[in-house]
Amino acid sequence: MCSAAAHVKARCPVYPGSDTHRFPVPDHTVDWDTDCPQYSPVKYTAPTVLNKPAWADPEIGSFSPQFNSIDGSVDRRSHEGSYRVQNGKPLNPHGRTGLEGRGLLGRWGPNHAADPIVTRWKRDSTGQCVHHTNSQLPVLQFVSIKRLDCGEWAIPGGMVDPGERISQTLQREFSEEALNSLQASPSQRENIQKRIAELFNSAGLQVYKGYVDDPRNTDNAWMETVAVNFHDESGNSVSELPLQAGDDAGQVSWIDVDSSLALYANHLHFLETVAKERNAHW
Ligand code: RP5
Repeated sequence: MCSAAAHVKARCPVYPGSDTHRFPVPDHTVDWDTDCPQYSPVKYTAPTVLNKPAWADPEIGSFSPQFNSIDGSVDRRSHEGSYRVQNGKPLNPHGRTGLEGRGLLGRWGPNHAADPIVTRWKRDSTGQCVHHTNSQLPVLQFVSIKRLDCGEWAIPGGMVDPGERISQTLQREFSEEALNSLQASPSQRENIQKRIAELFNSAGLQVYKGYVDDPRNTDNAWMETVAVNFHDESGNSVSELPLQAGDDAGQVSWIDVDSSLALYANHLHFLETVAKERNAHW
């Protein structure tokens, strides 16, 4: 098992979008290598997943996934190295979650996402960068969306489609969730793509690659992501585009980056890295 921090949100007592209670997993029994004879995880796979949508795998037994490898167009490798497979099912590399099956996740094993962290400096009405009164450091702002499924603020990330490059996912998800490109007319969409292409085609700063402590994780299915920061230093690139929530987002806003924020999954950890790398207030 990889030496990663114990997940917390992946052990939330009630599984998201359901009445299903996870089998309680105290900190000292998270690790698969800790003997836990009483462990009796609840089995749950959401009806939406069992209905066989295009984005989901079938049940194990009716197909033979190639774990830890590229399986046709589906990448079943983990960013964290090789994971175990037990009785034909992949085991969560961060340990027990109290729930077996896939829950709301489509793939057995890693479910790959990408998170675009778009930032700018907070400026006053004269255009000067605002410094925080405590830290004296400049304040960053990032584009955040309020998730429709749970009402929590988050980075506007999303799932990598089979065969899609991460760089495409980053740009597509930002356009769909923060700029509502899916509802835009073809000419508006073209304008959005043109405006954001410059920022997203610049070298982004990769701040995280690995397991996400997501409340949807189970013993056999989990989220992984690549989080990349795209920074609008001058404030006149993507900062000027009107934000409009779309797809899985209920609201969208520029939010001041600060350690006191409450964000979905472990997104706050990604922002901490951005703030420290850019010598910004945290
Ligand atoms: C998180 O779920 C990832 O970090 C990413 O932000 C998000 C992707 O899932 P959906 O927004 O597509 O549900 O684990």
